[in-house]
Amino acid sequence: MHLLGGLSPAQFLRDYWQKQPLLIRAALPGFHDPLSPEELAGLACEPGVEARLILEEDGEKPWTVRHGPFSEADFLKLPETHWTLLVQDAEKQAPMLLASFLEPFRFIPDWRRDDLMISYAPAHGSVGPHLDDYDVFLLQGLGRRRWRIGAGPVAGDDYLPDSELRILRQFTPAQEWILEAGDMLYLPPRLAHHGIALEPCLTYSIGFRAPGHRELLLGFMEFLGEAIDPEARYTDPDLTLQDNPGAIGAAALADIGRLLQHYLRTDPETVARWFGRFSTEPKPAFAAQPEPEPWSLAELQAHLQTGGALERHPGARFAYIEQAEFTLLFIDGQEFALGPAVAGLAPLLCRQRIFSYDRLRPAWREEAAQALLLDLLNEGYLVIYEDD
Ligand SMILES: [Mn+2]
Repeated sequence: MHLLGGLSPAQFLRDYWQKQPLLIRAALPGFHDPLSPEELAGLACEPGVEARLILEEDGEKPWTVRHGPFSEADFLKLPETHWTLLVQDAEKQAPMLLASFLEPFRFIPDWRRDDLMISYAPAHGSVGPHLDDYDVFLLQGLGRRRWRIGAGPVAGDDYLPDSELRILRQFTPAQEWILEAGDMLYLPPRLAHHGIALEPCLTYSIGFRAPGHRELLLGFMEFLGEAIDPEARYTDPDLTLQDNPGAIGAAALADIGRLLQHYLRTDPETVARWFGRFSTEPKPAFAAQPEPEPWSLAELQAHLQTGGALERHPGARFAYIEQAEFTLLFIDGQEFALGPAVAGLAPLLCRQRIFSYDRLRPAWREEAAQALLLDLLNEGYLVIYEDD
């Protein structure tokens, strides 16, 4: 697998993932940019696109961030050098061009992936020396970029003031490389880095995510809370007289402790049912919308049998968990429990992106599978592009 410079994915995971940086020359030999700088700028002008322009200037506040969507006039007013355009979630915004771009990176589980961010910069363009909380693969496209990285993860948070970019006040580079088209740099979380465009360049950041501990616990509590009878309340028929009315007695505290333990269920099935939902919550901007005019089963069948396909909604998050009796399929925070007859659909839907009739045929024999696919289509998790 050339992507990892001769390492197998298993070797990469063992020795580099979350541990240390890796430079891979010609990770994608003969790499061709899937879009042009002009097309990227066009994306940054569309409503609902998370785009930023970062300008480096002299003076008190050397870094300025502007948020999109932008207009053509915004780009015409930019200086010749020293700026960067960043477009988040590019693979969801332009799935026709970019959805397959992430395929080689799927040796990391889908639920850990955040997005493909694409940046364009003219000469000297940079977002400053900074660190990120997440792993990233930085794949170089058009042009060359000089990357400098720090020696190890940064513990503190010594940033320049007033900066959402988290630009480091101090940065001591330990290594430096010039990346050309097809070269790639992997960085583990919190490793300081600074990339400067040597000429007009496109850089592709395959970014990951990892839930915060606080976010996990609060999310789990909310899930558990939904299952609790809202009328259930603390009771104390065994209340006994106490000396000081201001004291909270040991018996009351013990009751509360027992009550919390009763509800705090961390058995594997409960954790699976919650985490599948939690980890597939979509970014709000990409939530699927139900079909305004639902398809009938006959229409779907005719579409598939005449060569049409079903595709995953580009922003939808799919995952599955195999269990003893059911396979749990999760899409955008929704759970679908699939019995043995249709359980095979879950790994298929989660691995592939486009589903022809040939691909679906083994499952299509089951009525339950037909009903599920129709439901996913009408809920907007699967889509049909009419011009297919
Ligand atoms: Mn970064």
